[in-house]
Amino acid sequence: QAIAILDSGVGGLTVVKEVMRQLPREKVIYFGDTARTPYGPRSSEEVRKFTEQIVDFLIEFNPKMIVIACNTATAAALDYISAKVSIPVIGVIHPGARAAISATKTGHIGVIGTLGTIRSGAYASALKELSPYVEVISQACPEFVPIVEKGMFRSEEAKLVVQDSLQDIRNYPIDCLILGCTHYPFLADTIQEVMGHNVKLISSADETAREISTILYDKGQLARGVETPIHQFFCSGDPQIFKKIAQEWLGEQINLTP
Ligand code: DGN
Repeated sequence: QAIAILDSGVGGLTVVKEVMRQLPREKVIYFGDTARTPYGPRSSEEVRKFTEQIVDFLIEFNPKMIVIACNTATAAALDYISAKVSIPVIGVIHPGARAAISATKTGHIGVIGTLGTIRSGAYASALKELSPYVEVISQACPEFVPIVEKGMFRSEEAKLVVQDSLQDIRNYPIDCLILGCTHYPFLADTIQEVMGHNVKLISSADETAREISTILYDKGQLARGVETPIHQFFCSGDPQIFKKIAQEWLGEQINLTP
């Protein structure tokens, strides 16, 4: 049985990479909705509907759990999907919030994400629930996802967009910044450069992979096979660009069904 992972596009590959690193025996089935990306500017009803369609597709593979590796979809649909299916479902917001709480020393935490995620206030409430005294400053960066989906995350243009988008949040005395969108780790080097090295970047990918391992361990469902699993990738949009980005990011050839 595999772990099913979904995202609005290539962003969830940042979670896949961590799963492959931390849980190398686990098979992954991934769906990237690259035809309908970005989810960020869409209404939460629409994002919920798209997420449900993808879950209906993935559930046919009889996975052992579902990971909503998209912050926008987590904010809009995690509770809804969890109530609907009988296997464990996790999102990326709580793992990211937990990682930030353990990393911050000053209690001043920044969050960047899509319009949908920031508008939902999901990070601010998850952080405040864990620690009522933290100060949270949030900012939407709607231009990041399209750059990553075009595979342009190492370009000069990406640098200018990151500089421009982070101009305001740079002025706050935060000591860590949550990359509240699974696409943003693709831009991590540039974001780090712009924010300066005193700000620790938090990507929920590590913590999400850890949570997957805890859940599977508790259920006695960790994979035990010795052979290397063959992962399966699906995308709804252009297969060439998805394959190029995925292979560059994961550092290996992938099995893609458009
Ligand atoms: N990877 C999605 C997220 O984490 O929010 C990006 C959503 C989008 O498509 N804009």
